[in-house]
Amino acid sequence: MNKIPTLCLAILLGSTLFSSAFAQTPCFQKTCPPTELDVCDQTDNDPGLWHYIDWWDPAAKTQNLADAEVDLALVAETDCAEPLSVSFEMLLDLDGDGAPETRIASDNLADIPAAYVPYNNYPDPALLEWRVFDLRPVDPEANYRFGLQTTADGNVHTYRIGWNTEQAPDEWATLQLPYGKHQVVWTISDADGNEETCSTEIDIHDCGKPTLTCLNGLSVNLMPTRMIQLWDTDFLQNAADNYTTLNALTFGVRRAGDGSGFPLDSAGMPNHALIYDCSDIGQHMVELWVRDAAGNTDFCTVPLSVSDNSQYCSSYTKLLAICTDYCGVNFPLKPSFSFVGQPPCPSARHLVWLERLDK
Ligand SMILES: [Ca+2]
Ligand SMILES: [Ca+2]
Ligand SMILES: [Ca+2]
Repeated sequence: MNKIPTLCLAILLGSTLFSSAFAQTPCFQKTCPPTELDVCDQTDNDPGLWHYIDWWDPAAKTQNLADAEVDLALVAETDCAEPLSVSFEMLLDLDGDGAPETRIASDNLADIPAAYVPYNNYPDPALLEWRVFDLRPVDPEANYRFGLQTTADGNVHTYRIGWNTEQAPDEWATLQLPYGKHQVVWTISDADGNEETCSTEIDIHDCGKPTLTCLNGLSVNLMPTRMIQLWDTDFLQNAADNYTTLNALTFGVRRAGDGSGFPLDSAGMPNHALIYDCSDIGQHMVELWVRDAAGNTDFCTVPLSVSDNSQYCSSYTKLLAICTDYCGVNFPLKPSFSFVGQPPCPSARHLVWLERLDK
C-alpha cells in the first residue's frame, strides 16, 4: 500500500489552505449601486427616445414609451497588478408584463447596432427581434448605442452603462430607460479568480403631477326637465401630463367640499357628472380633478352659476315616479295636473313630468 509521507501531506495541506485563504482576499474593493433603485420621474417624455410603431404602453395609450435617466455604475478600488474583469447583464421589461424579455449584456454589446435594442432575446435568444429606441433626427453616426464606459481616477475605477455614438465614442450620454421594473447584475473578478457580484432592481415610474386648467367660470340654465347634467369636461380648459397622453387621462368632478381626493362614485368609479335642479339655483363651486396613468392627481375649482331663466321650476312640480297602469286617458289626474309628453307610456313603470295647471 502506497502511503504519502507525513511531511509531504503537511506541505500539501498547508499549500491548499494557504492558496484558498489567499484566493478569498480580492485585490479590489467594490462599491455596488443600490440593491433597489427607485426612479421617481417627473421629466417630460422624450419623443425622440423609445418611440416607434413597435412599442406600446397600454396605460398611457402611446407608442412613445416614457423614459427616465438611470445611473448604473459600479465603482472598484483596486490594488491588483492585473486589470480587473468587469461585466454586466441588464434585463429589461419593456412590454410591462412583469417579466424581462430584453437582455443587454457585456457579451452581446458588440452585436447591438446603434439605435436598436435586442428585444425578446431573453430567456430564449433565438426569439430576438430588433427594435428601434433612438428615433432622434440625427445622422446614423450620431445614433446612440449601448456601451460600458470605463474611467479611472488613480486606483479607483468606475464602470457605467451608458450611450455613446460612432462619431464620438468618448462622449457618453446618461442611459435612459423606459418606465418599468428592470434589473442589472454586475460581475467583477481579479486575476486570482476572486469573483463578486452586485444586483440592482430598478423601478422607474411616473411621479409628475398632471397639469390642469379649469374654465374661469360656467353659467348654465336649467333644462325643460328642470335639471341639468354637467360633465367633467364641461369645466375643462386644458390638461397635460409628462407621461400620460390626454386621451388616457381620467377626469372627475364633485361639488366643492363634498369629499376629498379624486372624486369616485358609489361603485368606486370616477364620478364624471353632476346634476343640478331647482333646489340648486344660485352660485356653486365645482372641483375638477385629473388623474394620470400612474395615479398622480391634481384639481382646480370652477365657479358655477345655475339659473332658471325660463322659469321651468316655478311652473312644474317635482318629478314623480308613478305606476302607469293608468297611464294615458285612464290616468287619474288630479284636477290641477296635466301630462307633459306623449302618452301612452313606453314601459310599465314610467317617469313623467306633471304640469301644474294652477301656476
Ligand atoms: Ca420616449
Ligand atoms: Ca416583458
Ligand atoms: Ca404624470
